[in-house]
Amino acid sequence: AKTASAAYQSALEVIVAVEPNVAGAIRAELADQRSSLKLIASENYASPAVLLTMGNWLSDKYAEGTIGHRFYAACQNIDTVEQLAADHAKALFGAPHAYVQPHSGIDANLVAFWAILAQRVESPALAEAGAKHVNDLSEDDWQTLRKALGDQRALGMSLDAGGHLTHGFRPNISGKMFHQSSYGTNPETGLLDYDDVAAKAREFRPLVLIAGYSAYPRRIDFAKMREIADEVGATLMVDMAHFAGLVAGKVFTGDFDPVPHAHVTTTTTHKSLRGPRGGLVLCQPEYADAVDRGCPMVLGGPLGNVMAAKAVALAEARQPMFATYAQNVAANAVTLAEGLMRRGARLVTGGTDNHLALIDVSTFGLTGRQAESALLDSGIVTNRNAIPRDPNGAWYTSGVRIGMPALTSRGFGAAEFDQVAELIVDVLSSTTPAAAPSGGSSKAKYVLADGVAAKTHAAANELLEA
Ligand code: DSN
Repeated sequence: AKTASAAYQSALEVIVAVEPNVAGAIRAELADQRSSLKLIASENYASPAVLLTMGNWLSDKYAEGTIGHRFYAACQNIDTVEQLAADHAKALFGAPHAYVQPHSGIDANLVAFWAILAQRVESPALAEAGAKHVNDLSEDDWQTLRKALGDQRALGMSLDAGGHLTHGFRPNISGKMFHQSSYGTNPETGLLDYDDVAAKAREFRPLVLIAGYSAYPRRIDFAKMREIADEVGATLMVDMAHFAGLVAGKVFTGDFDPVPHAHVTTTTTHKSLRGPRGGLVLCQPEYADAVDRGCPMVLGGPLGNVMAAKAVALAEARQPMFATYAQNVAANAVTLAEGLMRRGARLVTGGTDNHLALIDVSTFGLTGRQAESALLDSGIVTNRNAIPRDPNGAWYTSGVRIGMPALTSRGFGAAEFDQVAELIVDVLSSTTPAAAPSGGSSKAKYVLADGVAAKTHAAANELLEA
């Protein structure tokens, strides 16, 4: 820790000499993160080794292409780090193939979608036309193929059930690539209803069945999802960005481990997996060639420094300590969820069995926006999130999402998370909606009872310093 701290200090001194405002923002970010309870479900604290691996000369190199087949000279060191990251990913997740170039989760999903389209639609069309490459097609055949590529269907979890924008929704490019339909959750239980997914799949006949979420607090049975995909001839794509750490740490095994069941699995590397900001794709052998065409299909040149940091993070995740961490994340989620419910909060699905929980804050008379702001005033960083059939829509929402990966990295256990539950309920029950000035929305205005923010901040700092 001493060596890492000296390395950060030296780096900051170098930055101060050029643009002190940037050094100031870095220092301020550290101070903010140290003095608040970070409960955003998609965030974490990467290790010093991961952070320090990102600032070096690997960043300066262009390396479009794949390992050993680059469009630039002198890529031997990028080859080394990309191979290390891919090997660690394959070993960690038991995947036949790994592609570690995606710069983010969106990019990983784009690589996956285009690989599936290439494998399922483009390759058969090329074979039928007797061509090896799209450039060999006649103009007529190319127009027919373009139409076929644009005429495919994707079925994923609805946004208000916890699905993700990149799973075929209109504001994202995936919604413009595919005709999209979605499955939701059971209105009574809030749980994924596999019979309903199967019925929708039979009716919609998707090319791609997508599983994965960013705000669903339960695990998914991927063996069942694969059965459904097989029945309708769909490719099963799982986006495990949120719970990759639980897969890596063997909390999700058997039917709940997506990697052996999905044809293609995507993830970010910076959430529960605790690596650098980025993405990767795992796949079955028949999709490997198409996945490796991610750059230049949809990606710019790979970031050598970030692939190196992925290798370091994945090496960390292969250590027994990471399995303990992942188990703690899941146990802490249960503690927090039970602590909240015991104190009167309502959770979507009535609990959790992953790394996150979703509080329905309407029972406190609040919108998600009001709750998020009052919590932030009190040193508790969360994000508002729609709940199923949310009357307040995606901007104001009726929910607050909370996640355990970051504070578990800070060493929080059951006792600390129970206190966090108390602080959250205390803030929410001390907050009331307020009238908006004319023209403004009352869904954003609130009053937090005097003294609660300061008292909660102090209690948060005590927990963080313990
Ligand atoms: N933005 C991420 C999250 O917070 O879940 C997903 O992309």
